[in-house]
Amino acid sequence: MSIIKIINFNVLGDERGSLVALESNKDIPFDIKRIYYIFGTQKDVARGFHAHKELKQVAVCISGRCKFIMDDGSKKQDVVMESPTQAILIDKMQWHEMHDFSEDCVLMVIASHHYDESDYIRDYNQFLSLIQKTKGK
Ligand code: T46
Repeated sequence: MSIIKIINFNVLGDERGSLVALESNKDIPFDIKRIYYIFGTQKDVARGFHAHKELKQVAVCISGRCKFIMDDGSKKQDVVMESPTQAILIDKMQWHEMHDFSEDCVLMVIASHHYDESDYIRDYNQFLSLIQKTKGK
């Protein structure tokens, strides 16, 4: 089973171009509390390298592309995101890394909570041991 969850957005379009509208609990599977975007990235500079204890996020390259590596503690998979109509769900307790940014990449992230540094797990071994503890419950 794939650990990568892709969400395809509904595209509204006419002869003037395309439009994507995202609503809480419809297109995005949670209440939206925060939106941020990442740009001005460099091809050889990767980002992420953490998991979140509670935060859920939906990430979409509204311009350009980048590669996501997702890891649930037992499986690792990657996917190239390169469409403004296709997003990846970053669930809680999923280690994620972003690599191979194109120069024109604008990565928009929609989040279920306000920013909280204490929700981050930035140490991979700590991530693995928390996953083991959850499985033991
Ligand atoms: C994630 C991936 C996909 C804030 O002050 N507020 C915010 O809302 C965010 C997202 C970040 N920050 C600060 C924290 C750091 O000092 O901005 C700085 C850069 O954040 P970070 O190094 O965590 O960036 P990434 O690209 O490694 O990770 C980001 C998100 O932080 C993270 O939640 O899942 O994008």
